Amino acid sequence: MTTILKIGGSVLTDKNKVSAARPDVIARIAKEIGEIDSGKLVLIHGAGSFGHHQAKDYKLTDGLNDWSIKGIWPTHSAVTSLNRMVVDALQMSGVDAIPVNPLSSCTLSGGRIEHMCLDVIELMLQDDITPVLHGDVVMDRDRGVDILSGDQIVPYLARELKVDRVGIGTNVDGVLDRDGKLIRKLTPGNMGEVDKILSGSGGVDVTGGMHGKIHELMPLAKVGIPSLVFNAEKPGNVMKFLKNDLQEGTFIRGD
Ligand code: IP8
Repeated sequence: MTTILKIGGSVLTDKNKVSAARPDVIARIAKEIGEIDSGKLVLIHGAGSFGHHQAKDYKLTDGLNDWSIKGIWPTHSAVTSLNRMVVDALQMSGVDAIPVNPLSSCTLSGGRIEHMCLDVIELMLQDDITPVLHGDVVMDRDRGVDILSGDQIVPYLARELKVDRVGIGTNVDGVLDRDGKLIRKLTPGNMGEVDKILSGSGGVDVTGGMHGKIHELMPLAKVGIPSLVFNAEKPGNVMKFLKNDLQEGTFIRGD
């Protein structure tokens, strides 16, 4: 069984501050991952306060120019420092986790992934190593540079690696409606309606929050890879998801 688990930057960091990690949360989630033998695992994390502020300040989503070129390093440097904390915590919890940085292993075209060096990820998985990817600033064939969200990496890798399940750990209980009520199931049938009521996430987010997430996950569900958006801030939920035992959250399915 191969699993992709994405943990949102809003869980691992304080998104309203610049480069502020939540070390206790990172350690707890790493411990939950270390406690379960869930087969092959690809971990992807968001940037949170390590990247979104920098990407916004340097207008990296506007493409490459004299100003944004100066933002590539501060943005990459911020998100890789979060990645290092995550990998360190996983290693401390007994997980053989190794970073895979998108800036050095991926190209975009028009903001979408054009190429990713999959061989390294496949070889790691073969050897039971957990690759840890993250949202990053990435070179783009058309725009020069752009921001690649972890939310886009999820469906790309899910398809390429033919994974069995996808979990999206966020700081809310799942996809919520206008009244804050949890939407238990998202299908092509109710997607249009849900689309209208979704607003962006809190804090600074250059990649679209929950709205961006479900737009990446629904096409995946339609080709038979379902996902579960759940609250990773609730202790035990990551472990339950990995045990295939989590009933809380929004299930995104193709039917
Ligand atoms: O938090 C964004 O990744 P995300 C990456 O997964 C940067 O959307 C550098 C802002």
